[in-house]
Amino acid sequence: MRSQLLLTTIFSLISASSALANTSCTETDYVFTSEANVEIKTQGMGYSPKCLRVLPGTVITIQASKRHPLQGIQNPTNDNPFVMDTDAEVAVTQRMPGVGEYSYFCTNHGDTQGNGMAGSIQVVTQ
Ligand SMILES: [Cu+2]
Repeated sequence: MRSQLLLTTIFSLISASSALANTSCTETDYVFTSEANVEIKTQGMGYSPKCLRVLPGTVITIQASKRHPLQGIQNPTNDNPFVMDTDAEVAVTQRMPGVGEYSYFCTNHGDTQGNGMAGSIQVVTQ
């Protein structure tokens, strides 16, 4: 009985996070910074910070390497500047456009649904 309740709880948590589409970041995961230039580093099999909240116009650099090729996740509502023709194997720097959610992933260890090695940048106005 108890294990079934636990399973149900886990299941609803998974459903809740996948409802946010191509990000595994939930509202409380985001780390806000008002800095003009921010670097997202690869750390083990993940990104740090994984869930970043910034202001429009922030210049963001995301680390990448042969081991951790970077690609943006296509956004249905606005252009994601990290979507590239070819996966990047060196750091990519972009100026974030308007308000929205911009996700990215490592093509070796993540996927376009935001699973595994992936992250998300939320651009908000203050
Ligand atoms: Cu990777």
